[in-house]
Amino acid sequence: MNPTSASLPPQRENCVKHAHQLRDLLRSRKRLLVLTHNNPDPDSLGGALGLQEFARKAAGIDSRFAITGKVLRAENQAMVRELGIQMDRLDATQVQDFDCFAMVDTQPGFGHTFLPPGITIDIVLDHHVCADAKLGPADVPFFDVRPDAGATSSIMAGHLADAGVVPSTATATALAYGIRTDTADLSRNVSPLDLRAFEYLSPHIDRQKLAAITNPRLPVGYFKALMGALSKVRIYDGLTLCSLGHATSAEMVAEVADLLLRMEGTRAVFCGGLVGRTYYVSVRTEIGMDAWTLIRAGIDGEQGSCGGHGSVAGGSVKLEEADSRALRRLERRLERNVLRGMGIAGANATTLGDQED
Ligand SMILES: [Mn+2]
Repeated sequence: MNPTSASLPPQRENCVKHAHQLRDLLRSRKRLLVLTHNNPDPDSLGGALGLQEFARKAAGIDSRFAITGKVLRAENQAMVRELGIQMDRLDATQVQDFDCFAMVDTQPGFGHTFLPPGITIDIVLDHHVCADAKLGPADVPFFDVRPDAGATSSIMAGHLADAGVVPSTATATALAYGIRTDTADLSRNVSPLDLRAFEYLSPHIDRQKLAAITNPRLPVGYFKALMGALSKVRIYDGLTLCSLGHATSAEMVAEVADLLLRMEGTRAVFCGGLVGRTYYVSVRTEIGMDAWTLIRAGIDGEQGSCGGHGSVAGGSVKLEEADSRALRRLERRLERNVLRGMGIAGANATTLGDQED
C-alpha cells in the first residue's frame, strides 16, 4: 500500500499522481535527452537540471542535456560555472542513443527552438503561451504546460517534491535561481506554485553560490552596450521604447528591457536589437498588463514569432536584408504598431537627454 496517498487531500493526491505518471513514463525508457530553447536562460537550465535529477533519483535512468546557441548572460554563465552544469551541443549529440526526449521551458514549434529531425517528443514541461505551439496534450505522453506558473523550474520542483525526491544542492540552487529570474524575485507572474516550490527548495540552496551567480563581474563591453542602448531610449506616455540597433545578443535586449521597466512612469517597455539577420524583441509590462498582447501587436505583419507569460514576452523577426536601411524601416514599423497597440498613436517621443530629473 502506498503510505502517503491515504492521508492526502484530493488536490495534493492529484499532484502526486501526476509526478508518478512522469516517473512511470521515464521508468519505461532507458536514456533521456533533455532539450530547451536556443541560448538557454536560468529557468530552462534549472528545469533541465531538475528533470535530470528526477530521472536519476525517481526513475533510475540516465540522461544528458543538450543545447543550441550559447549561454550568454554573465549571470547565466556564472550559474553554469558555480553549479557545474553539464551540457552537450545538440549538433554533436547522437540522438539515436536516446529513447526518450523532453523539452523544458519551451515547446515544439516555438521560433527560438530547434529540434533535431526525426525525433518524437515524450515530455513537455513549460509555462509559455504561444500561437506557434505545434503539439498539445493529445500528442505528447507527458504534456505539462501551465501558463499560470511563473517558472518552468517551479513546475519541475513541484514534481520533485511530489515524487519525494530531495534535490541536491546544485539542482535546488539552479531551480531556485530559475524561479527568481522568471518571477523577478517572486514579485512578477508569481503563483502559489512558485511560492511553494521556492519554499521546498529553500533549505537545500547554496546561498554563497547563489550570491556569486546573482552578482558576477561584467565585461567592459556590457557597459558599452548599455551606454549605446540608453542613448536610443524613446519615451512616450507610459511606454518606453528602445531599439539597440545592432545588438551584441538577444540577452542584452532582454536585460535593457528589464532595466527600463524600472523607470518612473513606465508602464510598458518594448525593446529590440538586431543580431545577424534576426531582430530580437523583449517586452516587459507592469502588473496587470499583458505583455504577449503587446508584442503580438508590435510584430503584427512581420515574419516572426513570439511567446510570453503575464508581464514578460519575447520574440524575433527575420529580416531578408540586414542592412541599416532595412533595420530602420523595421524599427519604424514596430514603433508604429506598438503605439497603436497601446492607444498612444500620434504622440511625440522624448529621449533621456530631454528628461528633467
Ligand atoms: Mn521560463
